[in-house]
Amino acid sequence: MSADKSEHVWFMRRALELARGVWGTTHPNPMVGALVVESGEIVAEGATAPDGGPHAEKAALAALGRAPRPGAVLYVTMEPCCTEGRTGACTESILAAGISKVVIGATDPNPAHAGRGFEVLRERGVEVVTGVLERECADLNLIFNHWVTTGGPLIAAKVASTLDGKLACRTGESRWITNEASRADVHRWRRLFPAIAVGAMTVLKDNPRLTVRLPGVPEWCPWRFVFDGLLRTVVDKNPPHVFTDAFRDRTIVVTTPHGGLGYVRKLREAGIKVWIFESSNQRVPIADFRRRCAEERIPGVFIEGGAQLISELIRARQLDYLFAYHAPVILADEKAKSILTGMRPERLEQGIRLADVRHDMFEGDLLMRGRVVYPEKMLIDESVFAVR
Ligand code: AOF
Ligand code: ZN
Repeated sequence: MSADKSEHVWFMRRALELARGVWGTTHPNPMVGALVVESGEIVAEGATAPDGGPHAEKAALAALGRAPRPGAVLYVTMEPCCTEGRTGACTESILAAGISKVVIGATDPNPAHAGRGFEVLRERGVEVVTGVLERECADLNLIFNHWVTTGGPLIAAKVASTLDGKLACRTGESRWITNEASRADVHRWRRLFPAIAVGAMTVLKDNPRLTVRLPGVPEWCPWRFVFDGLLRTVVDKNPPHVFTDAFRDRTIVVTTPHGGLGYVRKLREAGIKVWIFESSNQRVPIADFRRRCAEERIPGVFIEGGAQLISELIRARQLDYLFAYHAPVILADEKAKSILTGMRPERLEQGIRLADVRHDMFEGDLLMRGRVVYPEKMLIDESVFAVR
């Protein structure tokens, strides 16, 4: 690697750290980090403010508080925007500041930008270096990248299983398969996603709080979706945390007219939101849910279970992204429940694959995550999805 390249990588790592510092706070805007370097030293840093606020480049230039010295270099994890937007084009701020060299991580997939920012700067005489730590910089904004190219939310799911893909012993015991470090990582992803979702059975069985509990930060609550086509979670005795805790106004129950209007009223009276979707059966039509999230500007949903809900999403080709944690434990029991079911592929090419795969290790556990890619033909075992 040339000296120049390794220096770029070093500064870009710092810019990535700055972007990660605003983890989950900029939706639906991306997280971007920027810094100004003069004579090999960082003199100012910035990151994207919450949506509608200043972008990272502007924040870094403002933090400098004076004109950059001749030869100053701006590092930024994503292509500077070149359209007016709500905050004014960053390319214009860069030019106005007299920056003569910009080093960039990822291209902004926003169709209004998509590389035009590079051209705008180059046409005006700025030296532009692109693609530094590109994969990391792009991966950071997996929610934004999906939102800005499809207009809808990234629907992601998390599964945690044994090495042989089991989510519990035959007795049902499942606490805990993955280790503490893996479970702490899940909280990090919860903090990234603006919404979490679970199925009714998970609420009834596990009674999860679905809040983010990370050391050193106050408890935080994303939107909490409960998928419950029949409103089975509305119970008088020991109602679940998500309906009673201090964050209950962050809970949205997603249901169908089969749930019963009395229960809907009861939920709404308790301050809980309810989204009702037409459905010929008790199942919530996921494509309609996706559209509603788009309308409500919720750019990402993190589904934490259960296995039935995630399997249904896959069957409907509605799962966009999967986080699969694996623990180095083998149950080797056919009667132990598998994490995903309902498919009957006869050929390997009918398998569901992950793309843009990333791996992380947590003290022996392994996280494999990636975009879900569906085969042309999926053979489905309808008996698994039969409405009971
Ligand atoms: C940057 N730096 O830090 C971010 C960028 O409506 P606005 O003005 O906030 O513009 C939003 C668009 O700007 C967003 O869709 C994305 O393409 C880009 N975000 N660009 O140069 C940043 N957050
Ligand atoms: Zn910008």
